Amino acid sequence: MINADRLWNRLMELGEIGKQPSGGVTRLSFTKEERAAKEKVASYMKEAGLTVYEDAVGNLIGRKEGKEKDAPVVLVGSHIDSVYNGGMFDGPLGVLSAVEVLQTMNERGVETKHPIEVVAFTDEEGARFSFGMIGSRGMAGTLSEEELVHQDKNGVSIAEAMKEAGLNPSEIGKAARRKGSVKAYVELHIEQGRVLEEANLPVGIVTGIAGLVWVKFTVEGKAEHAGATPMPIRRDPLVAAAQIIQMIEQEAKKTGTTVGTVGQMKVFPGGINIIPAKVEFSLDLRDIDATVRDHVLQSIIEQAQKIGKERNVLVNVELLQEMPPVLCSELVQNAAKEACGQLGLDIFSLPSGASHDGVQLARLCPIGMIFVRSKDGVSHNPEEWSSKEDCAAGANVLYHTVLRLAMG
Ligand code: HGY
Ligand code: MN
Ligand code: MN
Ligand code: MN
Repeated sequence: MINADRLWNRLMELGEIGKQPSGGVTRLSFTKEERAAKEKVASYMKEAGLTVYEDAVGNLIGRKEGKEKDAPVVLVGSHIDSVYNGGMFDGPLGVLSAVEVLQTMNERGVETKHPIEVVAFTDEEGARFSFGMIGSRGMAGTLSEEELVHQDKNGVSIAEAMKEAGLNPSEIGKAARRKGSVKAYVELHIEQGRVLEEANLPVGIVTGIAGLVWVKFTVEGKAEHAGATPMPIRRDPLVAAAQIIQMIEQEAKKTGTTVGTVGQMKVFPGGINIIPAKVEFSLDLRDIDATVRDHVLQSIIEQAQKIGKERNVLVNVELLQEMPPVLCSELVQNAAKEACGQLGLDIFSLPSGASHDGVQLARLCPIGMIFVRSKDGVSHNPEEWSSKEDCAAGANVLYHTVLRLAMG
Protein backbone atom coordinates (compact mmCIF):
# COMPACT_ATOMS: atom_id res chain seq x y z
CA MET A 1 0.00 0.00 0.00
CA ILE A 2 1.15 3.54 -0.63
CA ASN A 3 1.97 5.88 2.27
CA ALA A 4 -1.37 7.72 2.66
CA ASP A 5 -0.02 10.21 5.24
CA ARG A 6 2.88 11.25 3.01
CA LEU A 7 0.54 11.72 0.03
CA TRP A 8 -1.96 13.71 2.09
CA ASN A 9 0.70 15.95 3.69
CA ARG A 10 2.16 16.75 0.28
CA LEU A 11 -1.31 17.56 -1.10
CA MET A 12 -1.91 19.97 1.79
CA GLU A 13 1.58 21.50 1.46
CA LEU A 14 1.29 22.01 -2.32
CA GLY A 15 -2.21 23.41 -1.81
CA GLU A 16 -0.70 26.35 0.09
CA ILE A 17 1.19 27.59 -3.00
CA GLY A 18 -0.98 30.18 -4.79
CA LYS A 19 -3.58 30.16 -2.04
CA GLN A 20 -6.01 33.13 -2.20
CA PRO A 21 -7.69 34.96 0.72
CA SER A 22 -10.89 33.18 -0.45
CA GLY A 23 -9.23 29.83 0.32
CA GLY A 24 -9.03 29.02 -3.39
CA VAL A 25 -5.82 28.33 -5.34
CA THR A 26 -4.62 30.41 -8.31
CA ARG A 27 -1.53 28.94 -10.01
CA LEU A 28 -1.51 30.04 -13.62
CA SER A 29 0.97 28.72 -16.16
CA PHE A 30 4.38 30.39 -16.32
CA THR A 31 3.77 32.46 -13.18
CA LYS A 32 5.85 32.61 -9.98
CA GLU A 33 3.21 30.55 -8.16
CA GLU A 34 3.50 27.77 -10.73
CA ARG A 35 7.30 27.99 -10.62
CA ALA A 36 7.19 27.58 -6.83
CA ALA A 37 4.83 24.62 -7.17
CA LYS A 38 7.16 22.97 -9.71
CA GLU A 39 10.12 23.38 -7.36
CA LYS A 40 8.13 21.81 -4.54
CA VAL A 41 7.05 18.85 -6.71
CA ALA A 42 10.61 18.45 -8.04
CA SER A 43 11.79 18.12 -4.43
CA TYR A 44 9.19 15.36 -3.82
CA MET A 45 10.35 13.59 -7.00
CA LYS A 46 13.96 13.70 -5.75
CA GLU A 47 12.86 12.32 -2.35
CA ALA A 48 11.19 9.53 -4.32
CA GLY A 49 14.54 8.67 -5.92
CA LEU A 50 13.56 9.81 -9.42
CA THR A 51 15.72 11.49 -12.06
CA VAL A 52 14.12 14.93 -12.44
CA TYR A 53 14.14 17.13 -15.57
CA GLU A 54 11.98 19.58 -17.54
CA ASP A 55 11.34 19.21 -21.26
CA ALA A 56 11.19 21.91 -23.96
CA VAL A 57 7.63 23.01 -23.08
CA GLY A 58 8.22 23.04 -19.34
CA ASN A 59 6.70 19.66 -18.46
CA LEU A 60 8.23 18.59 -15.12
CA ILE A 61 9.25 14.92 -15.31
CA GLY A 62 10.52 12.39 -12.74
CA ARG A 63 11.90 9.15 -14.21
CA LYS A 64 12.32 5.65 -12.70
CA GLU A 65 14.52 3.44 -14.87
CA GLY A 66 13.28 0.06 -16.07
CA LYS A 67 15.21 -3.22 -16.36
CA GLU A 68 14.95 -2.65 -20.13
CA LYS A 69 16.28 0.94 -20.32
CA ASP A 70 15.03 1.51 -23.89
CA ALA A 71 11.63 -0.16 -23.49
CA PRO A 72 8.65 2.15 -24.14
CA VAL A 73 7.97 4.29 -21.07
CA VAL A 74 4.80 4.14 -18.97
CA LEU A 75 3.67 7.74 -18.36
CA VAL A 76 1.71 8.67 -15.23
CA GLY A 77 0.71 12.26 -14.70
CA SER A 78 -1.61 15.21 -14.47
CA HIS A 79 -1.06 18.92 -13.89
CA ILE A 80 -0.24 21.38 -11.10
CA ASP A 81 -1.48 24.56 -12.74
CA SER A 82 -4.98 25.65 -11.68
CA VAL A 83 -7.95 27.71 -12.77
CA TYR A 84 -8.59 31.10 -11.13
CA ASN A 85 -9.52 30.56 -7.48
CA GLY A 86 -9.73 26.79 -7.97
CA GLY A 87 -9.42 23.80 -5.70
CA MET A 88 -6.31 22.03 -4.39
CA PHE A 89 -7.03 18.51 -5.74
CA ASP A 90 -7.67 19.17 -9.46
CA GLY A 91 -4.34 18.09 -10.97
CA PRO A 92 -2.09 17.78 -7.90
CA LEU A 93 -3.85 14.59 -6.76
CA GLY A 94 -2.72 12.87 -9.96
CA VAL A 95 0.84 14.18 -9.91
CA LEU A 96 1.45 13.54 -6.20
CA SER A 97 -0.17 10.10 -6.33
CA ALA A 98 2.12 9.20 -9.22
CA VAL A 99 5.17 10.37 -7.23
CA GLU A 100 3.89 8.36 -4.25
CA VAL A 101 3.48 5.24 -6.42
CA LEU A 102 7.09 5.42 -7.65
CA GLN A 103 8.48 6.26 -4.21
CA THR A 104 6.69 3.21 -2.77
CA MET A 105 8.04 1.03 -5.59
CA ASN A 106 11.58 2.30 -4.94
CA GLU A 107 11.26 1.81 -1.19
CA ARG A 108 10.20 -1.78 -1.83
CA GLY A 109 12.95 -2.35 -4.40
CA VAL A 110 10.33 -3.09 -7.07
CA GLU A 111 11.95 -3.35 -10.50
CA THR A 112 9.80 -3.06 -13.61
CA LYS A 113 10.58 -3.99 -17.23
CA HIS A 114 9.48 -0.61 -18.56
CA PRO A 115 10.81 2.75 -17.35
CA ILE A 116 8.10 4.87 -15.69
CA GLU A 117 7.85 8.68 -15.84
CA VAL A 118 5.72 10.99 -13.71
CA VAL A 119 4.71 14.15 -15.62
CA ALA A 120 3.32 17.43 -14.34
CA PHE A 121 2.02 18.87 -17.62
CA THR A 122 2.38 22.57 -18.35
CA ASP A 123 -0.83 24.63 -18.54
CA GLU A 124 -3.45 21.89 -18.65
CA GLU A 125 -6.23 24.28 -17.60
CA GLY A 126 -5.75 27.04 -20.17
CA ALA A 127 -6.94 29.55 -17.53
CA ARG A 128 -4.33 32.22 -18.31
CA PHE A 129 -4.38 32.13 -22.14
CA SER A 130 -7.81 30.51 -22.85
CA PHE A 131 -5.92 27.89 -24.86
CA GLY A 132 -4.77 24.98 -22.66
CA MET A 133 -2.96 21.65 -22.63
CA ILE A 134 0.30 23.24 -23.82
CA GLY A 135 2.41 20.57 -22.10
CA SER A 136 0.53 17.48 -23.28
CA ARG A 137 0.24 18.94 -26.78
CA GLY A 138 3.98 19.54 -26.78
CA MET A 139 4.63 15.94 -25.73
CA ALA A 140 2.12 14.58 -28.28
CA GLY A 141 3.66 16.77 -30.98
CA THR A 142 0.38 18.60 -31.64
CA LEU A 143 1.57 22.07 -30.55
CA SER A 144 2.70 24.53 -33.22
CA GLU A 145 4.70 27.72 -32.68
CA GLU A 146 1.90 29.67 -34.44
CA GLU A 147 -0.47 28.73 -31.59
CA LEU A 148 1.77 30.45 -29.04
CA VAL A 149 0.26 33.83 -30.00
CA HIS A 150 -2.72 33.43 -27.62
CA GLN A 151 -2.54 36.23 -25.05
CA ASP A 152 -3.48 36.57 -21.38
CA LYS A 153 -5.57 39.41 -19.89
CA ASN A 154 -2.52 41.72 -19.96
CA GLY A 155 -1.68 41.03 -23.60
CA VAL A 156 1.26 38.73 -22.78
CA SER A 157 1.48 35.90 -25.33
CA ILE A 158 2.26 32.26 -24.52
CA ALA A 159 5.57 32.65 -26.39
CA GLU A 160 6.56 35.69 -24.29
CA ALA A 161 5.57 33.94 -21.08
CA MET A 162 7.59 30.89 -22.11
CA LYS A 163 10.65 33.06 -22.77
CA GLU A 164 10.26 34.72 -19.38
CA ALA A 165 10.21 31.22 -17.89
CA GLY A 166 13.50 30.42 -19.63
CA LEU A 167 11.99 28.33 -22.45
CA ASN A 168 12.64 28.79 -26.18
CA PRO A 169 9.35 28.80 -28.14
CA SER A 170 11.13 27.83 -31.35
CA GLU A 171 12.34 24.61 -29.68
CA ILE A 172 8.97 23.24 -28.54
CA GLY A 173 9.30 20.44 -31.11
CA LYS A 174 11.99 18.85 -28.91
CA ALA A 175 9.32 17.92 -26.34
CA ALA A 176 7.50 15.68 -28.84
CA ARG A 177 7.75 11.95 -28.06
CA ARG A 178 8.24 9.49 -30.92
CA LYS A 179 5.24 7.21 -31.58
CA GLY A 180 6.03 3.84 -30.03
CA SER A 181 8.23 5.36 -27.34
CA VAL A 182 5.34 5.48 -24.85
CA LYS A 183 3.56 2.27 -23.87
CA ALA A 184 0.59 3.92 -22.10
CA TYR A 185 -0.53 7.03 -20.21
CA VAL A 186 -2.52 6.81 -16.94
CA GLU A 187 -3.98 9.75 -15.02
CA LEU A 188 -5.55 9.73 -11.56
CA HIS A 189 -7.92 12.69 -11.20
CA ILE A 190 -10.84 13.86 -9.07
CA GLU A 191 -14.15 13.17 -10.81
CA GLN A 192 -15.37 16.78 -10.51
CA GLY A 193 -18.94 15.47 -10.78
CA ARG A 194 -21.42 13.60 -8.57
CA VAL A 195 -21.59 10.12 -10.13
CA LEU A 196 -19.23 8.34 -7.69
CA GLU A 197 -20.82 10.09 -4.71
CA GLU A 198 -24.29 8.96 -5.83
CA ALA A 199 -22.95 5.42 -6.35
CA ASN A 200 -21.32 5.71 -2.91
CA LEU A 201 -17.95 4.59 -4.31
CA PRO A 202 -14.45 6.02 -3.72
CA VAL A 203 -13.00 5.17 -7.12
CA GLY A 204 -14.13 4.79 -10.74
CA ILE A 205 -12.57 3.82 -14.08
CA VAL A 206 -13.00 6.27 -16.95
CA THR A 207 -14.44 4.97 -20.26
CA GLY A 208 -13.94 8.13 -22.32
CA ILE A 209 -13.28 11.89 -22.15
CA ALA A 210 -15.72 14.45 -23.57
CA GLY A 211 -14.52 16.65 -26.41
CA LEU A 212 -14.64 20.42 -25.96
CA VAL A 213 -14.71 23.42 -28.24
CA TRP A 214 -13.89 26.94 -26.99
CA VAL A 215 -15.29 29.84 -29.03
CA LYS A 216 -15.12 33.64 -28.64
CA PHE A 217 -18.21 35.68 -29.60
CA THR A 218 -17.77 39.41 -30.43
CA VAL A 219 -21.00 41.43 -30.73
CA GLU A 220 -20.60 44.99 -32.06
CA GLY A 221 -23.34 47.64 -31.86
CA LYS A 222 -23.16 51.39 -31.33
CA ALA A 223 -22.14 53.29 -28.20
CA GLU A 224 -24.75 55.96 -27.46
CA HIS A 225 -26.07 58.07 -24.60
CA ALA A 226 -27.97 55.95 -22.03
CA GLY A 227 -30.40 58.78 -21.35
CA ALA A 228 -30.93 60.45 -24.67
CA THR A 229 -31.34 57.37 -26.92
CA PRO A 230 -34.91 56.04 -27.27
CA MET A 231 -35.20 52.22 -26.92
CA PRO A 232 -36.47 51.46 -30.49
CA ILE A 233 -33.43 52.93 -32.26
CA ARG A 234 -30.70 51.37 -30.12
CA ARG A 235 -28.10 48.93 -31.48
CA ASP A 236 -27.29 47.42 -28.09
CA PRO A 237 -24.78 44.50 -28.30
CA LEU A 238 -25.21 43.51 -24.64
CA VAL A 239 -28.94 42.85 -24.96
CA ALA A 240 -28.21 40.86 -28.13
CA ALA A 241 -25.54 38.89 -26.24
CA ALA A 242 -28.03 38.17 -23.45
CA GLN A 243 -30.47 36.77 -26.01
CA ILE A 244 -27.71 34.63 -27.61
CA ILE A 245 -26.67 33.26 -24.20
CA GLN A 246 -30.27 32.28 -23.38
CA MET A 247 -30.42 30.51 -26.76
CA ILE A 248 -27.14 28.69 -26.03
CA GLU A 249 -28.63 27.24 -22.86
CA GLN A 250 -31.73 26.03 -24.76
CA GLU A 251 -29.68 24.46 -27.56
CA ALA A 252 -27.35 22.65 -25.14
CA LYS A 253 -30.30 21.31 -23.10
CA LYS A 254 -31.97 19.85 -26.22
CA THR A 255 -29.58 16.87 -26.68
CA GLY A 256 -29.47 15.81 -23.01
CA THR A 257 -25.73 15.06 -23.28
CA THR A 258 -24.26 18.40 -24.38
CA VAL A 259 -23.10 21.05 -21.89
CA GLY A 260 -22.61 24.72 -22.75
CA THR A 261 -21.02 27.39 -20.52
CA VAL A 262 -20.41 31.12 -20.91
CA GLY A 263 -17.65 31.76 -18.39
CA GLN A 264 -16.08 35.02 -19.56
CA MET A 265 -17.58 38.35 -20.66
CA LYS A 266 -16.15 41.82 -21.37
CA VAL A 267 -18.28 44.93 -22.01
CA PHE A 268 -16.71 47.90 -23.82
CA PRO A 269 -16.32 50.71 -22.93
CA GLY A 270 -18.12 49.68 -19.71
CA GLY A 271 -19.58 53.02 -18.58
CA ILE A 272 -22.71 53.05 -16.43
CA ASN A 273 -24.37 55.67 -18.70
CA ILE A 274 -23.21 54.37 -22.09
CA ILE A 275 -25.03 51.88 -24.31
CA PRO A 276 -22.13 49.45 -24.91
CA ALA A 277 -20.22 49.60 -28.17
CA LYS A 278 -19.03 46.01 -28.05
CA VAL A 279 -19.34 42.83 -26.00
CA GLU A 280 -17.01 39.78 -26.02
CA PHE A 281 -17.95 36.49 -24.38
CA SER A 282 -16.70 32.89 -24.39
CA LEU A 283 -18.47 29.61 -25.06
CA ASP A 284 -17.26 26.23 -23.73
CA LEU A 285 -19.33 23.51 -25.46
CA ARG A 286 -18.80 19.78 -24.77
CA ASP A 287 -20.19 16.35 -25.58
CA ILE A 288 -18.86 12.80 -25.52
CA ASP A 289 -19.96 12.66 -29.20
CA ALA A 290 -18.20 15.21 -31.43
CA THR A 291 -20.88 15.01 -34.14
CA VAL A 292 -23.60 15.97 -31.66
CA ARG A 293 -21.40 18.75 -30.22
CA ASP A 294 -20.54 20.19 -33.62
CA HIS A 295 -24.19 20.08 -34.74
CA VAL A 296 -25.22 22.05 -31.64
CA LEU A 297 -22.40 24.55 -32.26
CA GLN A 298 -23.50 25.05 -35.87
CA SER A 299 -27.08 25.69 -34.77
CA ILE A 300 -25.92 28.16 -32.09
CA ILE A 301 -23.82 30.11 -34.59
CA GLU A 302 -26.64 30.27 -37.16
CA GLN A 303 -29.15 31.49 -34.58
CA ALA A 304 -26.65 34.01 -33.18
CA GLN A 305 -26.17 35.50 -36.65
CA LYS A 306 -29.97 35.72 -36.99
CA ILE A 307 -30.30 37.55 -33.67
CA GLY A 308 -27.55 39.91 -34.84
CA LYS A 309 -29.47 40.75 -38.01
CA GLU A 310 -32.74 41.31 -36.11
CA ARG A 311 -30.97 43.67 -33.72
CA ASN A 312 -28.79 45.33 -36.32
CA VAL A 313 -25.55 44.37 -34.51
CA LEU A 314 -22.52 42.51 -35.88
CA VAL A 315 -21.90 39.01 -34.51
CA ASN A 316 -18.42 37.52 -35.04
CA VAL A 317 -17.33 34.02 -33.94
CA GLU A 318 -13.68 32.95 -33.46
CA LEU A 319 -12.62 29.34 -32.75
CA LEU A 320 -10.11 29.33 -29.85
CA GLN A 321 -9.66 25.65 -29.17
CA GLU A 322 -11.03 22.24 -30.14
CA MET A 323 -10.31 18.93 -28.39
CA PRO A 324 -11.91 15.76 -29.77
CA PRO A 325 -13.61 13.29 -27.42
CA VAL A 326 -11.42 10.21 -26.86
CA LEU A 327 -12.10 6.67 -25.65
CA CYS A 328 -9.92 5.19 -22.92
CA SER A 329 -7.99 2.11 -24.08
CA GLU A 330 -8.98 -1.45 -23.08
CA LEU A 331 -5.32 -1.97 -22.08
CA VAL A 332 -5.44 0.66 -19.34
CA GLN A 333 -9.09 0.12 -18.38
CA ASN A 334 -8.44 -3.62 -17.88
CA ALA A 335 -5.29 -2.97 -15.83
CA ALA A 336 -7.31 -0.61 -13.62
CA LYS A 337 -10.18 -3.10 -13.31
CA GLU A 338 -7.76 -5.85 -12.21
CA ALA A 339 -6.22 -3.40 -9.74
CA CYS A 340 -9.65 -2.61 -8.26
CA GLY A 341 -10.42 -6.32 -8.07
CA GLN A 342 -7.12 -7.02 -6.32
CA LEU A 343 -7.90 -4.30 -3.76
CA GLY A 344 -11.45 -5.55 -3.18
CA LEU A 345 -12.93 -2.36 -4.62
CA ASP A 346 -16.07 -2.26 -6.78
CA ILE A 347 -15.32 -2.03 -10.51
CA PHE A 348 -17.33 1.00 -11.66
CA SER A 349 -16.98 2.71 -15.06
CA LEU A 350 -18.00 6.24 -16.00
CA PRO A 351 -17.29 8.90 -18.70
CA SER A 352 -15.46 12.16 -17.98
CA GLY A 353 -17.31 15.42 -18.70
CA ALA A 354 -14.16 17.35 -17.84
CA SER A 355 -11.33 17.36 -20.35
CA HIS A 356 -7.85 16.10 -19.49
CA ASP A 357 -4.33 15.81 -20.86
CA GLY A 358 -5.15 12.27 -21.96
CA VAL A 359 -7.08 13.80 -24.87
CA GLN A 360 -3.74 14.91 -26.33
CA LEU A 361 -1.74 11.83 -25.29
CA ALA A 362 -4.34 9.59 -27.04
CA ARG A 363 -2.62 10.58 -30.32
CA LEU A 364 0.62 9.07 -29.01
CA CYS A 365 -0.38 5.96 -27.01
CA PRO A 366 -3.20 4.06 -25.25
CA ILE A 367 -4.58 6.20 -22.41
CA GLY A 368 -6.72 5.67 -19.33
CA MET A 369 -7.93 7.48 -16.24
CA ILE A 370 -8.93 6.59 -12.69
CA PHE A 371 -11.37 8.89 -10.85
CA VAL A 372 -11.59 9.66 -7.15
CA ARG A 373 -14.90 10.75 -5.61
CA SER A 374 -15.52 14.53 -5.34
CA LYS A 375 -17.50 15.83 -2.35
CA ASP A 376 -20.83 17.20 -3.70
CA GLY A 377 -19.26 16.98 -7.17
CA VAL A 378 -17.79 20.46 -6.67
CA SER A 379 -14.62 21.50 -8.55
CA HIS A 380 -13.01 24.63 -10.04
CA ASN A 381 -14.08 26.13 -6.72
CA PRO A 382 -12.36 26.57 -3.30
CA GLU A 383 -14.86 24.04 -1.86
CA GLU A 384 -13.36 21.26 -4.03
CA TRP A 385 -12.66 18.30 -1.69
CA SER A 386 -11.83 14.59 -1.66
CA SER A 387 -11.28 12.62 1.55
CA LYS A 388 -7.86 11.30 2.62
CA GLU A 389 -9.26 7.74 2.44
CA ASP A 390 -10.57 8.20 -1.10
CA CYS A 391 -7.28 9.78 -2.25
CA ALA A 392 -5.39 6.83 -0.77
CA ALA A 393 -7.77 4.34 -2.43
CA GLY A 394 -7.22 6.06 -5.77
CA ALA A 395 -3.44 6.06 -5.34
CA ASN A 396 -3.46 2.35 -4.47
CA VAL A 397 -5.46 1.57 -7.61
CA LEU A 398 -2.96 3.69 -9.55
CA TYR A 399 -0.08 1.73 -7.96
CA HIS A 400 -1.39 -1.66 -9.11
CA THR A 401 -2.47 -0.32 -12.50
CA VAL A 402 0.98 1.14 -13.22
CA LEU A 403 2.66 -2.04 -11.93
CA ARG A 404 0.68 -4.17 -14.39
CA LEU A 405 1.46 -1.88 -17.29
CA ALA A 406 5.17 -1.53 -16.44
CA MET A 407 5.85 -5.20 -15.59
CA GLY A 408 4.59 -6.80 -18.77
O1 HGY B 1 -11.68 22.34 -18.62
C1 HGY B 1 -11.49 21.20 -18.21
O2 HGY B 1 -12.31 20.33 -18.37
C2 HGY B 1 -10.22 20.85 -17.47
O3 HGY B 1 -10.43 21.08 -16.12
N1 HGY B 1 -9.12 21.61 -17.97
MN1 MN C 1 -7.63 18.84 -14.05
MN1 MN D 1 -9.58 21.61 -14.09
MN1 MN E 1 -6.11 16.75 -16.52
